[in-house]
Amino acid sequence: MHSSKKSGFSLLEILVVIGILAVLLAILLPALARVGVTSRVSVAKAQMGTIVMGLAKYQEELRSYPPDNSPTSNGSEVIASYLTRRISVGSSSYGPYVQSGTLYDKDGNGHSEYLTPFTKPYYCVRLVDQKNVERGFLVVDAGPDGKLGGTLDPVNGFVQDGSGFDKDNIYGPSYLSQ
Ligand SMILES: [Ca+2]
Ligand SMILES: [Ca+2]
Repeated sequence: MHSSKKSGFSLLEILVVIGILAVLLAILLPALARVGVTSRVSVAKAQMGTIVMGLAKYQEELRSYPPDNSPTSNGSEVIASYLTRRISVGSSSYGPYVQSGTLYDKDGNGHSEYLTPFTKPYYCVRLVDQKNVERGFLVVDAGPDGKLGGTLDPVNGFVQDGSGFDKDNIYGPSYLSQ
């Protein structure tokens, strides 16, 4: 008697396999997304360390820190302009203090930016004491959400605004909250 059994997979078998794959993907994708964020946070911390070391060297050689970010120049432009280029002062030249990496003019204002690993701008402020004497330089990576969740003040450093957006922020290691 001729067998009616077909070779290969039946539609039901294929549907079962697709169903299993869909369940596996649903389980794995959020975990993979978390791994992506976690590894970028590690990269962000390493990049912050490089920037702070660069700033320390800059301050040592030029006896001052770069300017703060401003409404017209974000922190990433300050870093790109002062740490990733060779700077001439009189007959001497200094730097670069940070290997340039990828510089990109994200906001299109004609000035390159040294972006965070989350492709967001850095924030920075030159810290001074009550007598306006320079005492450090604070750089903040606003984290995966790109939101600072506060303000940067030359005397008080980072001041939370209560929004909670600061929870994922990454601060330069030289920053001491007080
Ligand atoms: Ca720009
Ligand atoms: Ca944040």
